[in-house]
Parts: sequence; C-alpha cells; structure tokens
Amino acid sequence: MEEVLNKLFEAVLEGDFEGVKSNVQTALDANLDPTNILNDGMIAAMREVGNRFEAGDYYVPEMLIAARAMQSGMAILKPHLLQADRKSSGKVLIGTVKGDLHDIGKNLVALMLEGAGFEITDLGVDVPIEDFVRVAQEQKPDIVAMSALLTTTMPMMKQTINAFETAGLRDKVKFIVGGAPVTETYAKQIGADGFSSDASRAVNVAKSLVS
Ligand code: B12
Repeated sequence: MEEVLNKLFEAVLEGDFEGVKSNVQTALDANLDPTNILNDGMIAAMREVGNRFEAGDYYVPEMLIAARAMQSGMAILKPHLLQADRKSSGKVLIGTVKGDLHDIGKNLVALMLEGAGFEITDLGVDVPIEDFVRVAQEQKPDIVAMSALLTTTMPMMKQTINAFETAGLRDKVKFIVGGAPVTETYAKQIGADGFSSDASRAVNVAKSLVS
C-alpha cells in the first residue's frame, strides 16, 4: 500500500505525468483513501519540491513541471474527493491575491468547499483587489477566501480587507485566508475571520463561519 504512494511521490517530484496518473489510479483501485493519496502522495511531494528549490537543487522549470504533473493526477482524483453533501452551505468567492500565480492550494480549497456544498466563484490567480470588491458587490458571497504563497504577496490580503472596509462591505462577508506562509497569527493580525493550513480544515472553518 505504502509502495504506491512512494511511487506517486517520486513521480510528482520527477514531473512524470504518466507515472502520476497511473499511480493515482493504482492507489484508487487499491481502495486507498483519496485524502491520503492527496496528502501523502502529492502534497508531500510538492513540499519536497519547495525544499529542493530552496536548496538550489530545483529551478522554476522543475517546480512548474512538478505542479503540472500533480494537476494531471488531480484530474483523476477530483471526483473521488468530492463528497456527496449537496445542500447549499453558502456562497464563497475565492482567488489567489494580486501578484501571485500559485493556484494548486487555492484549487484544492475550492474543490473541498464545493464538495461540502458551498457555491464557488473562483476568480483565479493574480486577482486585483478591485475584482474581489466588484464581484462581492455583485454576488453577495458569505465568505471571501484568499490564497497567497509568497511573503511578498501576503500583504495584498490585508489591502483587500481594507478595500472592503472602504467600500462599506466589510461586515457583509467573512474572510478566510491561507497559503503556505500564512499563519493563524498573521490571519488575526490582518483582521481575517478564519485561517486554515489545509483544505479539509478550511471546510470546517467555513462552515463554522456561516452557521
Ligand atoms: C509549485 C510552485 C510554483 C509553481 C506554481 C504553479 C501553480 N499552478 O500553482 C510556479 C513554478 C509557477 C512557481 C513560481 C514561483 N514560486 Co513557487 N512554489 C511552488 C511550490 C513548490 C509548491 C506550491 C504548491 O502548490 N503546494 C501544494 C499546495 C497543495 O499547498 P499550498 O499551496 O500551501 O496550499 C495548501 C494550504 O496552504 C492551504 N491553502 C492554500 N490556499 C488557501 C486559501 C485559503 C482561504 C485557505 C483557508 C487555505 C489555503 O490549503 C492548501 C491545501 O491543503 C512552493 C513550495 C511550498 N512549500 O509551498 C513554491 C514557493 C511557494 N514558490 C516560491 C517562489 C520564490 C516562487 C517564485 C518567486 C520563483 C521565481 N523566482 O520566479 C515564482 C513566483 C511566481 C508568482 N508571481 O506567483 C517560494 C516562496 C518563498 C516565499 N517565502 O515567498 C516557495 C515557498 C518555494 C521555496 N521554498 O522557496 N512556484
């Protein structure tokens, strides 16, 4: 059982698309829990990719290829991660903040929230502050979820919250934030209502904020 996850981990690290797809399928066929396949096989590998990048062993192209390989596996895993909870839990507007192109974590959070019955509007990556404000005015979401993976883009979260204040919308939505460098303390500091370090816990946080 462990073996297939190790192979999946290696395939993501190497950016081996076919290896990623076949090992995800093998793991599913062996009835492994989709959440374990995601966490222990793929997210763990992305963490290792980050470590290698930091150590100077990997460069941007390797990071990008690993990310694409992971996404090819996600396409197979996605239907298995979606739960059967179909009643609407509320509306969520989600995006990666301005200047930031990382979307794997944001997509996972969106996927898990959708699985838990939230209606999702995904603004994508590099989302200007004005777009968060404008779409929130139009769609009246219960929650605005922001992702940032770079220490240089984290301040955009605070600026976005400030813009909601200026637009008179701050008390109409709850903000949840996340991304590898974001912490609970940081989330509190910038006035967010919720934080989670992973996608499954993001669901609990979102549910508690709308209940
Ligand atoms: C893949 C990757 C890339 C890919 C992204 C592809 C894509 N489509 O996303 C590419 C190659 C484009 C890239 C580019 C860059 N990257 Co990069 N990247 C990564 C890497 C290796 C993995 C990120 C990832 O997908 N992780 C897997 C997902 C599942 O995890 P996650 O994003 O953290 O999300 C989880 C939680 O954080 C949380 N979460 C995430 N969002 C949200 C939102 C909410 C609301 C909630 C509640 C929770 C939540 O739940 C998620 C699921 O469990 C990280 C390393 C790392 N340790 O994070 C570096 C990393 C983030 N990158 C880094 C850097 C430096 C860059 C570049 C500046 C490199 C360069 N010189 O060009 C550029 C910046 C481009 C830009 N403007 O955004 C640094 C950031 C350092 C820093 N302190 O700021 C890191 C940490 C690598 C490192 N160790 O140095 N990168």
